[in-house]
Amino acid sequence: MERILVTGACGQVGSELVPALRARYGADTVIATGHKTEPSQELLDGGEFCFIDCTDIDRVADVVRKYNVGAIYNLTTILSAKAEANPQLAWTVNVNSLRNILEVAREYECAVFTPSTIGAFGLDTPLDNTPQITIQRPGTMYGITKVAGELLCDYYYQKYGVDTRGVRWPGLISYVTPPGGGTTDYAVEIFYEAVRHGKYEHCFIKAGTYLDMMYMPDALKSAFQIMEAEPGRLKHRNAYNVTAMSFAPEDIAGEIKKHIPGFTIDYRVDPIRQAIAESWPNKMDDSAARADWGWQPQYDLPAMTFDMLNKLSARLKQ
Ligand code: AKB
Repeated sequence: MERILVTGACGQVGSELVPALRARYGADTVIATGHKTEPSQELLDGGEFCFIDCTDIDRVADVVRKYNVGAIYNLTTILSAKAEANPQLAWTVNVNSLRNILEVAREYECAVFTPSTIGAFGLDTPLDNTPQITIQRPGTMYGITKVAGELLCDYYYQKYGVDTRGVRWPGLISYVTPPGGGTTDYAVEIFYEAVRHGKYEHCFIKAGTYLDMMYMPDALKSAFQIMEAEPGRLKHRNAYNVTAMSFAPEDIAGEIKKHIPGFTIDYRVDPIRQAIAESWPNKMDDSAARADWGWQPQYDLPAMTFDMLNKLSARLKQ
């Protein structure tokens, strides 16, 4: 039986992707892996887990060989704000790990899913209706590593026939594991503060700053859909734009207020994350993903807010 390997499984996406993959393809099929973060009990109870450092190619190859891996979901990444604080580490983790994974995938004939991001765009890019193919000159190390990743994945597909696939995710909103070190994370933090304190005092992104966003169930759906898509339909393969909603901090605050009437938002803008946010799309054009493999998000801002508040409140009460 060919198995699925997930790297970065203890992170914001991995902690939800792994259970979803296990539910979809069988618990024994999925090998969750992490580097330093301790896995949750759910990850450990649900199936196989092991530690790997993806910058160590021999270790990646050992695990792929040992478990007869046929597909790798590569979630190992350092997010934008953290990457700006330590650009050297960001390059090592984001690019060298991916290069190792692609090399191992070439040798053992694995498919590879690697998410890119809105961070792969920059100030020279049209920020409204950002096209699928456009100028990509990001000014952040995170963005540079993501553009390099998109190109590396294309290269391994074209040169070696590795079945690489990917999407450009927007900011992801979720309640299981909080994200760490991102620019769009204010849109997650706001929910924790709303549920715990009924107010969000230090929004680090300015009012009026629009960014693409997506609720985690839709992000998981996009990964499944592109990995299951008939190969002939994938005109772009790596890094399809996908989005679900676009909003500014005051919009999400207004939506939360409908459920928590006294909710208030105040700002303490972080200049580094604000500059990053201003260099990212306000709203991407994801029509290529819709046309080529049927991408269709389920959650808009009101539906996501309603579900997030319910699920997060229940979780924080446990
Ligand atoms: C970040 O803010 O760094 C990430 C992303 C949009 O890629 N959430």
